[in-house]
Parts: sequence; structure tokens; C-alpha cells
Amino acid sequence: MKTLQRTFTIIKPDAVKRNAVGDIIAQFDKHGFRILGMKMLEINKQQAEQFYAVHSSRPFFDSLTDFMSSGPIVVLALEKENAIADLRKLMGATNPANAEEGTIRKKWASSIEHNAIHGSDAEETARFELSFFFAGYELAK
Ligand code: 3AN
Repeated sequence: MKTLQRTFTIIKPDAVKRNAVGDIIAQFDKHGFRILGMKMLEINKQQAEQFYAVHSSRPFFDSLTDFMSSGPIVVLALEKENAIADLRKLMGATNPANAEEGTIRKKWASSIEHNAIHGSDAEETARFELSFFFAGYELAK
């Protein structure tokens, strides 16, 4: 039996500024992800700090949360079989210098911080991240 899995992604401020939203959403379609929810919004520094709380002791935390609150982002709830791992594969390595050809970060990321896209890395983080940006009723489908 096929088991559908949900994951969460953010098209980050750098990619929105570079008009990459359409191209990135087309990649989701092409790779078989169903879009369950999608919003364009801005978050403030405090909201970015809450979202990235797991990274609070990392040296890049302040700069990362400044960046994530610097302009509009697009958040999506995606569904497919093996969605979490497949999205991570489609995104490419965190550092675009190591990202494989054909990945979103290879095409759109300009540095390890301005790396175009976020994707959940495990089921528990996907649950937290989806619920951070979407209410239950919005994804009840
Ligand atoms: P990923 O986004 O691939 O899951 P994480 O979870 O290690 O990578 O890092 C979260 C975010 O923090 C990254 N997307 C990136 O924007 C930023 N980041 C990670 N490592 C660094 C670093 N060494 N310097 C600056 N920013 C970083």
C-alpha cells in the first residue's frame, strides 16, 4: 500500500526577490508533489526566531533570522509518497557549492545562508513546521 507523507517548505526571501517562485512550484508539480496549502506572507524577527529555535545556539542564528524576516516568503504544505526525503533531494545540499545539477539550490541559491528554499528534515519537524504556518482546518483534505 502506498503511504502519503506531508512535508513543509519555504521559498525564502532571496528566491522570491529573484522571481523564482513560479519555477520552484513547477518543480514541485513535475516531481509529483501535491500542493495542499500555499501562502505568501512576511514574518518578523521574533517569528523567525521561534521557527528556527532548534538553531538558536548556532553562530548564524541572528543573521539567519534577520534574513528570513527581510521580505516576503512563500510557505507550502506538500504531499506525496516519501515527501520529506524526496523534497530534500530536489532541494539539493544546504551549501549550493555542493548542490547537484538539477536541484533547486543549484539553480537558485547564492550562498549557504541565501539558499532559496527550506524543507523539513524529519516527520517530527514537518509536523511542527506545518502547524507553525497552517491551522488544522486549512490542511484537512
Ligand atoms: P537545511 O536548510 O539544508 O536543512 P540546516 O537545517 O542545517 O540546513 O540550516 C538551516 C538554515 O540555516 C539553512 N537553510 C541556511 O539558510 C542556514 N545555515 C545553515 N548553515 C549555515 C552556515 N554555516 N552559515 C550560514 N547559514 C547557515
